[in-house]
Formats: sequence, structure tokens, C-alpha cells
Amino acid sequence: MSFSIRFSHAITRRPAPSITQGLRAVDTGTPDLALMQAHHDAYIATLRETGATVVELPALPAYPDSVFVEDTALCLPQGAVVMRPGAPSRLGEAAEMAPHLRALYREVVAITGADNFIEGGDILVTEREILVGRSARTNAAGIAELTRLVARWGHAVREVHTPPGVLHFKTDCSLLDIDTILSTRRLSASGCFDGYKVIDVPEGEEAAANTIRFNDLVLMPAGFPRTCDAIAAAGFTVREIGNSECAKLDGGMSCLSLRFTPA
Ligand code: CIR
Repeated sequence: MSFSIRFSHAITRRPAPSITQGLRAVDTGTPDLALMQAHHDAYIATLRETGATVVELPALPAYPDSVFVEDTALCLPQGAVVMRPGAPSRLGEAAEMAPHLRALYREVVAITGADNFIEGGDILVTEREILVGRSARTNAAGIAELTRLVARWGHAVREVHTPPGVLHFKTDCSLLDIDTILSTRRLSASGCFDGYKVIDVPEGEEAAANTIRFNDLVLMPAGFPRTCDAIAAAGFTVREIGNSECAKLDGGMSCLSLRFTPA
């Protein structure tokens, strides 16, 4: 089955000129839209190379962070769940995504509780469970509502913790195959991946922990040679994608797409 690493579809959204206003924890410079678009094109071409259909949505200038579509939904084989982003400026992005999911899925449900917040970047789907990291964007009430919603499809949720000061749980980890997780040491040291094979990102390359396994490829941000070598040495086919501009907004490989095989 391998629904956690094999996908027929992805959804992406073009970055808008307003990306310069995107949220960031630390200001390390203004992102260059043209360069970001070039990186985005390479990302989409790589997804397509695996045979997947990529739906490219138009830019949404009203939402500076809307290129980071992952945060708007959780896509499972049985249906999709529309999120409630914890960043107030991003809340409306989820409603913008919903109709595109309804066009592809039979069942689309949503997190609706007024006090419930959850962003897709905090959710790691593995073959055996759904790990959700509490963070500044995802609260216990949001995780509880998600747990109820996905139970109908037979999925179990396990609540874990995002390391302090880290934006999302998946900023620090990614699934490489159904048993193997790439993680920063600060996250794996919590024991949350006990029972999985863990490849720790070499010290100093923590920003390379957010990759995606998409069909036969692992897409990772360019510029992290020791992590690239470690992933390749474990037998994976790696593609490096420029991420300098998204990194200025704390975004990486997983944030840029929703990946799924619709029911
Ligand atoms: C934000 O702070 O919401 C965006 N600047 C970055 C979102 C990255 N998304 C992700 O990790 N899934």
C-alpha cells in the first residue's frame, strides 16, 4: 500500500509578490520572488518526473504565506481534513484550499472548533500512525479534533512535541520510507521515533531535516552535503532543490505541496 510515500497527485500554489511580507521567526533578508519561482518550478518538475499529476494553483496575493500549502490540509487515502492554521494571517488559506480538495476527494472534512488550531507542518503521516507535534501553531484542542475526525478512517493519532523554538514538528523530521525517519538529534532524542529506524541529520545541518519522500525520490534542500551523502548512503535517490528563498520564511520541501492519492 505505502500510502505514506507513494502518491498519484500533488497540489502546489505559485508564490505571490506579497511573499516579501511572509511570516518569519528571524529576519535574514527579503526573499527574491524570481529566484523562489525558479526553485518552485524545479520542485514541481521533480514531482512530475515521478509520474505524478501536479495541480498548480494560482498565486493568492492576499495571503503572503500561501505558497506553503502543506499547512492548509491533511490528505489521507480515504479523505482530506481542512486545517485551522494557528497563524491568524494564514487562517483564510485553508478555506481557499477546500474546493480544490473537494474536486479530487469524495470526502473532505474540516477542523472547525473556534479554539482549535492545527497546521499541516506539524503532522507526520507514517504507514502505522499519524504523529502530530504540539507547537506555537498547533494546540491540544486542534489535535483532539483531528483525532476524532480521522478515527472514522481507521487512523490513530499520537501527540508529540515540537522542539522549543522550532516552527513545526516537520521542520525537524521527515519520512524516508515506511520505517525510516530523518530527524534532527534534538527531536529524535525525545524518543518520539522509538520503533522506527532513525537517520540523524549531521550536526550543523539541522535545516536539512525537512525533506519529502515522493514516490521513488527524496527531495531535499540544496546545500547540505553531509545530509545528502547520508540519505544516499542509506540507498535513497536524492534530488537537491534550491530552497534559499523559502528558507528565509522558515519554509522547506514539505511545506510546498500537499501529496496524496485521492479516494
Ligand atoms: C509560516 O511561518 O507559516 C511560513 N512562513 C512558513 C510555513 C512553513 N510551512 C511548513 O513548514 N509546513
